[in-house]
Amino acid sequence: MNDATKEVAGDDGVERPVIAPVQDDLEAMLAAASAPAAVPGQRCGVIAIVGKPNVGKSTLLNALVGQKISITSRKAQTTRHRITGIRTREQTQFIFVDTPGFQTRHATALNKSLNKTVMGAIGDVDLILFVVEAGNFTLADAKVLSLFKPGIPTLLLANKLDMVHRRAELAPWLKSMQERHAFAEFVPMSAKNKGDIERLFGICAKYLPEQGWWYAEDELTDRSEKFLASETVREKLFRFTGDELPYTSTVVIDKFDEEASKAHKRMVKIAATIVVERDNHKMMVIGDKGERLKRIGTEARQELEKLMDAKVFLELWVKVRSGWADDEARVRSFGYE
Ligand SMILES: Nc1nc2c(ncn2[C@@H]2O[C@H](COP(=O)(O)OP(=O)(O)OP(=O)(O)O)[C@@H](O)[C@H]2O)c(=O)[nH]1
Ligand SMILES: [Mg+2]
Repeated sequence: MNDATKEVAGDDGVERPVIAPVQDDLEAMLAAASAPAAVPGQRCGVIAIVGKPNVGKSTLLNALVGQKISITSRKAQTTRHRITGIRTREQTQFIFVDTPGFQTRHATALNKSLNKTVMGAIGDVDLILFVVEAGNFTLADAKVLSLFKPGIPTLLLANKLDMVHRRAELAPWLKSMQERHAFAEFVPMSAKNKGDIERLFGICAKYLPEQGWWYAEDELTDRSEKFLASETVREKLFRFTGDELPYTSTVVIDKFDEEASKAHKRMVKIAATIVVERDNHKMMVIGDKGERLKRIGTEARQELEKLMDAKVFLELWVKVRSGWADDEARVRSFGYE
């Protein structure tokens, strides 16, 4: 019998347990008030998605959320911010955090800011998904692995399994990974495979604490439409330009106004500036007779109209700011941490 119960005899002489008043001291009441409310049966927790550039972190986040909220591309350094994606399924709310690929090559102000974002995201989470390419482990992966502090369960998520043609080689590779780190589990999978994503939910759920949800059931992200607009333009910029440009360009939203309209349920007017480092990059973005810039604008607008369920007017400008990615103050003024 614990301290809170004692036995007393009723009229009939039979002893019954009596529950003593709980929380009769201030300490206990304060502790209860500051702890997250436990809602019976509900689970909720934060899961960080971390790895070197281009391993498929954002593709994974979008598949888990069920909607594209984080831009992806075949070029590295696509994600530049911490992006929260939320998915509530049955009794469990999964709060996924997509992070920039950890940069190990050049120590520019931009790369330092990206790595700061990664470090900030892995500190206080319930679970880490360490994403690598299945069958592959390089120095850049090892650098990321060395950032993890003990105590947070970490899953080795071996992504792009569809690219591994010699499956027999995977077993010895997994064994070598087992020797590198005390991973809680190994998950070979493909972010592009629906069945694998489904299975991943089941694997992650058990690591999340029993507590009430932090977000409404239908919320998908903590990011604003304005942020999603700048990211969508940046994605199209990546898609339609050469390999050199992504590292040295960014997008700034100058105007984001929702206006009343008789013809449309919602109407949003957006003006954005694509910032590049050199004059020849500006030419690259604008293209022959402005064709490329027009295409970037059209594709971004169409995607934003779907995402925001609104009529969108999008005006794009291109500006040269040489050395911005090396200039800490400018990197910050462009919205990086
Ligand atoms: N074949 C295959 N390709 C994948 C898979 N997952 C992602 N990709 C591709 O890998 C490339 C990089 O994907 P992203 O999701 O942008 O990668 P990331 O890790 O977020 O990249 P950064 O934000 O730059 O660090 C894209 O071309 C994706 O389509 C997968 O499971 N299989
Ligand atoms: Mg990404």
